[in-house]
Amino acid sequence: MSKKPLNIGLVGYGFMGRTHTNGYKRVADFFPELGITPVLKAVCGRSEEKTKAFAEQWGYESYETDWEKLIARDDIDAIDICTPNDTHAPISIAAAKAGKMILCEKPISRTTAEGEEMVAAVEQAGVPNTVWYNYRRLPAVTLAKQIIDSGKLGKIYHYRANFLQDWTISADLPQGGAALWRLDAAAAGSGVTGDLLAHCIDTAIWLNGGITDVSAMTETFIKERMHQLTGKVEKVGIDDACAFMCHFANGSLGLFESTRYARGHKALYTFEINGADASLRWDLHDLNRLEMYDHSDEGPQRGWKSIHVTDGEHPYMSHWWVPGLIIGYEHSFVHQVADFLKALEEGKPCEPTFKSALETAKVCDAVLESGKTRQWKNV
Ligand code: SOE
Repeated sequence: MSKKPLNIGLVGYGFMGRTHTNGYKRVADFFPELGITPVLKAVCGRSEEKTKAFAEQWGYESYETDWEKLIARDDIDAIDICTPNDTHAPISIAAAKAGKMILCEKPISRTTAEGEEMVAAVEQAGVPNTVWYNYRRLPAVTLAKQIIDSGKLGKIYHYRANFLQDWTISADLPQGGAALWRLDAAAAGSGVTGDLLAHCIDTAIWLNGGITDVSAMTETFIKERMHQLTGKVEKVGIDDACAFMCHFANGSLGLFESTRYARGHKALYTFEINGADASLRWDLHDLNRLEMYDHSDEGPQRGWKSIHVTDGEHPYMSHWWVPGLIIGYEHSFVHQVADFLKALEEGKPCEPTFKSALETAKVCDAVLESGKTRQWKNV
């Protein structure tokens, strides 16, 4: 079958540039039914040497050092944004104006206001768009969604999630520049709220519906750090840790915690949801497993059971190995590419679109505002 090419222009060659590119490279082999196939047309970055090296290593046909030139190219169909958060709005707005499809790394933007401009731009241009909230596409998380949507959990009472890391504990770690832009409020917008809680909020909204109001506490443990771009010790503007409670529109209560100061935790993302009839829980460190407690099970045998989400009947799994064999983090990005291409073929939106991802941005803004004012905030 001859496939329709989708020419990708990737902006940014860091960690996310690699995860997305791996998705583009793997998708045709494992999702052969798709009629559209990504072509690694060009990668763009500021350092010519590094961008060229990335293009050679990963198989991009060409490279650019100016994203405006990339967007202006007629041979590019889709712009994939893997650069720091402060560049998401200008790149997507320019790409939308040029009629390009856009795949933007999470969070959509630094603030709701920026996100709103992005949504307006893609809607005005009518271009397909999506935000990479990859954890939705892990089979066990998608299975949780299917079980919840089937009504099996009954009325939902509680949702809780954690995302814990420890990589910023050292006071010697600078802020700004290269990989450390995540510590620089000007580039990132916020700290753990936009970087980590945004994942938890996206999954929570997807699984349990909208969040109406929040009460948060935020903390910046290390108040000053050397700024790599200015060479000066500067005030740290990001939240190092954030915890919040919230109400969901369905009446359930939520509890969320995130920090980069939980010694020993590198990327512990967990969630649990409790309904009147059943509960589910999931842990990124054991990502192929979904745990379930079903109150309708027979009396003495009732208890938490462990669903190994590796059978052909489980979401996405028929595309991979034989039943029982596991997949990993990188597969969530392959799935996101596959879902984007399928949505294109069917003329449907690929969730979360910019518009849906704006809901997460609104919750993040309310959380940060509540942390500052120590007041409940409506979303
Ligand atoms: C931060 O360390 C980070 O890489 C986030 O930016 C990603 O979104 C998350 O998936 C893993 O942690």
